[in-house]
Order: sequence, then structure tokens, then C-alpha cells
Amino acid sequence: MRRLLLSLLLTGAAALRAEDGYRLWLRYDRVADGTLREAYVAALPRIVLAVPGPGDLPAIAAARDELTTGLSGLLGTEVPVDVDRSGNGEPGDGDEGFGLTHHGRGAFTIAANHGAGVLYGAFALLRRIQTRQPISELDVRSAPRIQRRILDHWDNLNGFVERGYAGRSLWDWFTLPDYVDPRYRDYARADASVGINGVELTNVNSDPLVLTAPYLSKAAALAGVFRPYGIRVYLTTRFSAPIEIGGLRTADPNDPAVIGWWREKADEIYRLIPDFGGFLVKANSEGEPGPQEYGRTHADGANLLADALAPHGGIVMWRAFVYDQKNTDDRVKQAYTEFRPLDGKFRDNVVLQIKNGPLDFQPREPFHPLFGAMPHTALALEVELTQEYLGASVYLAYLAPLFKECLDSDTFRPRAGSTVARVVDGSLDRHAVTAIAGVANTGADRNWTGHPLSSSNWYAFGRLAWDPALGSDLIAQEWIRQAFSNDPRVVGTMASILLGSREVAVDSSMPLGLHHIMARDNHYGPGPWVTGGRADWTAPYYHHADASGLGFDRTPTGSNALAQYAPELAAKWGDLATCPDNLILWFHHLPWDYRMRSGRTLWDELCLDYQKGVDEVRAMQRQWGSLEGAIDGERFHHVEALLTIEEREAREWRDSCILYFQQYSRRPVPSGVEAPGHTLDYYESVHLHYVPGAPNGR
Ligand code: BDP
Repeated sequence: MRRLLLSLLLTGAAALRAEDGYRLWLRYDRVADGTLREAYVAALPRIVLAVPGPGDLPAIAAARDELTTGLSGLLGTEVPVDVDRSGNGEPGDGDEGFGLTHHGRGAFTIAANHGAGVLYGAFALLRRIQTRQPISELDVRSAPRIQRRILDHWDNLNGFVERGYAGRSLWDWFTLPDYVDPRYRDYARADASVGINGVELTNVNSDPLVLTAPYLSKAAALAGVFRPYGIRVYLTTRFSAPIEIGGLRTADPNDPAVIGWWREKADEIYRLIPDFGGFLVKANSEGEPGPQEYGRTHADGANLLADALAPHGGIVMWRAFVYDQKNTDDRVKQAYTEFRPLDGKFRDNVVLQIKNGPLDFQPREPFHPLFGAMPHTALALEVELTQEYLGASVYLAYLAPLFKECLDSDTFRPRAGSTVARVVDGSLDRHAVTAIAGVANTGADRNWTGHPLSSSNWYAFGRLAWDPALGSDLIAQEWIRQAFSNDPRVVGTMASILLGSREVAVDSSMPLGLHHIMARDNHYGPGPWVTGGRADWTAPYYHHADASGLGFDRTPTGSNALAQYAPELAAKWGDLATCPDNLILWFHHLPWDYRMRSGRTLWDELCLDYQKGVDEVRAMQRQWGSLEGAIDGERFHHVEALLTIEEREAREWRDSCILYFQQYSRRPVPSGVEAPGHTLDYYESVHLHYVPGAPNGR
């Protein structure tokens, strides 16, 4: 009896062991089921890393280290790891692919053409064991569908992370390059474990200082830590850098001195960082300088940098997030208008980097029309992992469904089946470079991403970048099993919470295709009343609430943004009978009494959607509550508290938006919607100070 009690206590203690989240999905805790553990041990008498030819030693060492740490944790035994350079093993797959083969009782082989593939194979094997999949008789191959899988860190040199909600920057620029925080290596391990092979270190609103010699040597130190993990470093560049740090009088892309300056700068960078990835550029957007100041095009600007990088194999990721307050056309149309005529005018080593939607990372947008409009240009997808418009690191929002929504969208160009994923992975138009970027959600918080569940977005981004065909559900389950538990009840409950969470965020903040009605500057919380300043940063610009109804008319009677899509989509979204409810107010201005599919009026539906958002958060709270005791207390209580905030704020969104729109609808709130907690005046007066990640602080 005493022994039973003791063992119960011990199991309980193990289950409830404090977890601060630092280990992410690389926890490598012992496989508790003895039979299963023995089966893994039996299948792994030794591991052979088969990689032909010499070289790649750091990557192979990294793979070996990870296997040693991982397997001794998971299996409690040392598995010998040998390297076979003979080239006799199974061939690998491309530069980064790998094969995992188990030949009966013999060795387990991880085969690849290069070190990076071996490393990815090692992580894949560890993932299999961590998620309790069988490995005996295994024979699988895997290779990434997209070449450059990059995290963009919007980190400033002063340590502040723009739109970062997980603390200060991971990069301690001040002490680099002398002090190299061991955390940089753990960061690289996490990236490599999901196949991320590029790290763009700095904010798109760029500080030219990063291109000066002292900072380049700091970047080089980071590149040195990342290199064994197959990761290249990229930097943002400020277009006016030749003036600011080069002492030139112009940054005109046609000026010979400017051309020479960039060439020399590229040479200098490559002397320090021989495998430097390239530049990410935000130009002529939101006040950033660019080629248009000199009467040149975006292509001229991009090609200037591309030519400087080309001799070294570097690329330019030129951002299509471009709009101008002086342009009176619908903001969501402006990037297409600007860039489409430039199709085919970019160098081969330029990738045009396009946000998933045409506005700006809203909770829901249709895909960006440029994905179907530039067959002669390499196009990269940019998604935002950091939850700028989805409740910072306070709301629970698993974003794989959002990323997938874009990747799986059919552009219908040139024909049906031409999904964004196929545009981005190059299978449609075969470009020299393919790339995908995620705006990172990491920071110096102990658990890396602030909300204990939002490292799932980091994980999901990497997995989808490797293979856009993977399902959100599978990815969620993998992550839960590794980051939390293999207990089927935990996996099932948590997966159900994660998979629904993005839709909850939509329902509770911007349902039915509403967009850009958040608070000014910090983008946190409701702000349908935000006016003043530049029009395209106000809310009424987007919701068009008036006595006649609500929504942005983007059909031919309005801005006709629809015309930027293939005729199949223009027809589908333009017709109220076929436009899905979740985009209806994105494309249409509808009367308050418009009959929705549900049979309810638009007004009633809107109110009930906001109520649904609140109810759904409460349902998540109940589901989460059922996990108490099944997962560690530290993370359990952290999420529990954040859900309490999310529920309170879902009520604020509901009450303030309903009261605000009611001024125009002049209709009673339908039954089933709870009474508001405060008056509209109160909500409009709420001013949050120092929301993390807000560039202006207040
Ligand atoms: C907006 C952010 C801003 C970024 C900008 C961008 O509010 O902080 O600089 O996107 O992507 O959503 O350049």
C-alpha cells in the first residue's frame, strides 16, 4: 500500500513537474511506456549518418549532439552514432532532404547528400519518437518544398521588438560579438528542428547602423552560431543607407557611386559572413525611403541590391507591402497596381515578398491578388506569427489554419488548381528562388513566445514551410505531443482548443469579413471609432458603417478590388449568393436588414457573432479547465489566467462594437446577446498605456 502510494505520488510529481516552456517541443523526456521504449531501443542498435564526401562537419556534429541528448533523454540509453562517408548508402534527396531507413535488426540509417539533410533527418527521427510513432521497418524520404524558409525578426538594435510580445530581442547586440549567449544555439536548434533555414535579424523599419562594420561583426557572430544548424543570416537594409552611413549625397539606384557603394558593402558582408543569405527591404512604404524618391521603380531599387549580391549568391527579398496615403484608391488595391506592371522586370535573385492578404495581417483576409498576377517573378509568402492583430501574446490563437487558408487558396491563374502554395513553392512557374517568411513571435521571455501555447505558431510555420500540404490538425498534434504530453486526452482536448482558436479570435473581434477596426497604434483591442490622422489608418475607411448599412463595397459599384482576382473568384466573391459569410463585409456594403444565409438580418447576425465570440472563449476556458492535473501546473495556470483576460476582452469587443455600430443601425440588440457592461463613451475612453510591441510606446 505504501509502495503504491509512493509510486502514485511519484507519477503525480512527474506529471506536475514544473515546466517553464524553455524546452519548447524539444523536451526529450523519457518514454514512460516500458514496452514501447524497449521497441525503440531494439530498433536503434546504432545509427549511421550516411553522407557522401568530406565536409559539413559542424552540421554532422550538431546532428550527433542532438541525437545523443535526445535519445538518452527519451530512451535512457546511449545509442552509438557513426558516420558513413562511403556514399554507398541510400541517396539523399536534394540539398536538404533526407531518408530514414530501418533495416530489420541492423542499423538505423539517416541518409542525406549534405550535413543539413542529416540534421533534419535526426530531428525527424527524434520527432517520431517524441510523438510515439513506430520506427521499425521505416523507409521514408522527405525534402522541403520551398528553398528558403525564413523567420523575419522585427528586432531593433536597441533591443525593442516591433510587434513583439515576448519580451526584448533575443539578440544582445551590445555584448555581441564577444559574448555569445548559449540561448542563440537553443534558438537555432528549435529552428532547425522544423526546417527553418534562414534568420533575418532586424526590423523591416530598418536602422542603417546594422550595415556598419561593428554591427556586421555582431551579425557574423550570430551567423557562426547558426551555421552548423543549416541557417543563413539575412539583414534588412534601409534604402537610404548610402547617404546615412556611406556619406553619399544620393541613394539613386542609377547613380554609379550608389551602385559601387552597394557592391562594396556586399563584398564587405560576404568577407565576414560567406554564406550570408541576402537583404530584406521595405521601401517606399509607411515612410521608409525607396527608389521612387528618385523617380525610379521598385524593380530598379531591387535590382540595384540584387546586382550587388549576385556575385556572392545572395538574394533580395523586396516587400510588396506598399501603399501610400496620398493615393486615394482603396488601400488593398495599391500593391497590385504598383507591382503587376513590373512583372518580369526583376533579376532572378529577387523575390517579391507578399503578405498573405492585401491589407495587413488581419484576422481574416482573402489571399493577396498579386499571387495570381506575376508569373514571371519569384513570389514569396509572408505570414505573421506574432499576433499583432490577434490579441498579442494574450489571446490564444493557433495560426496554422490561417496560414493554410492562404496557401490552399486557388488563384485560378493561369488555371484552376494554381494554389498560392504552388506559386510559392515554384512548381507552377519554376523560378530560380523560392521562399517563405514568417514574422517571428520570439523574444527573450523564458518560454520564448510569451503565451505558453503560441510557440505552436513557430512550430507550424516551420512545418508548413517544409511542406505546405501538411494539415493544421496533424501539426497541432505533433506540437502538443512534443511540447506537452502524449496522453490521448490531453492531445485531443488541446488540439480541439488550438484548432478552433483562430476562428474564436475572428468571431470575437472582426467577424463577417470586418477588418482594421482595432485600437490605434498598439493594434490591441477594439477601435471601430478610430478617426483622425491619415485616412487609411482609420477604422471607418474600412467598415463604412452608415445608416444604410455596413461593409466595404469592393465590387464594380465600389472600389472594384475584385477585378484584381481571376474571373472565377471575382464572380464568386462578387455575387452575394456565393460570397462566403466570412468575407462578406470585406467585399460588400450590405443593408442592416440584409438577410444572411442563416435567415437573420445582418444586424442580428453581427451582434450574435460577437456574442458567439464570447461564448467560444468560455468554451475554451471549460475545455482548458478539464486539463488541470493532466499537464504541469505552471503552464496550466498561465494559460488559464490568459483565458480570463481573453474572455473579459471578448466582452469588451462585443459590447463596444455593438454599441458603436448600433449608432448607425438604430436597431435593437437581438435576444441572446448579453447586456453591455458599460456605455460606448466608456469604451471609447479606454486608453491602454505601454502595450508591448507598439513602436510609439503609448
Ligand atoms: C504593420 C505593422 C508595422 C510594420 C508593418 C510592415 O503595424 O509595425 O512595420 O506592418 O509590415 O502591420 O512593414
